[in-house]
Amino acid sequence: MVGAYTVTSGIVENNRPTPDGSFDSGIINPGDSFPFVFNKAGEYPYYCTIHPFMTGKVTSN
Ligand SMILES: [Cu+2]
Repeated sequence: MVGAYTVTSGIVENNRPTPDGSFDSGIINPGDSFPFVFNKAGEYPYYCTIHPFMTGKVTSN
């Protein structure tokens, strides 16, 4: 999709985003990257603050 996005850690429930403060890219554009190092294994959910229906999860082993 064209536009601007964020990669923001946290979850979205009932269309309500709740950031957990672990990471936040700020505004990034398609094709841009957001480097982040996960120091602990685990699952890290994230969403886009501009389009909260866009969610995902990083699994760090
Ligand atoms: Cu977005």
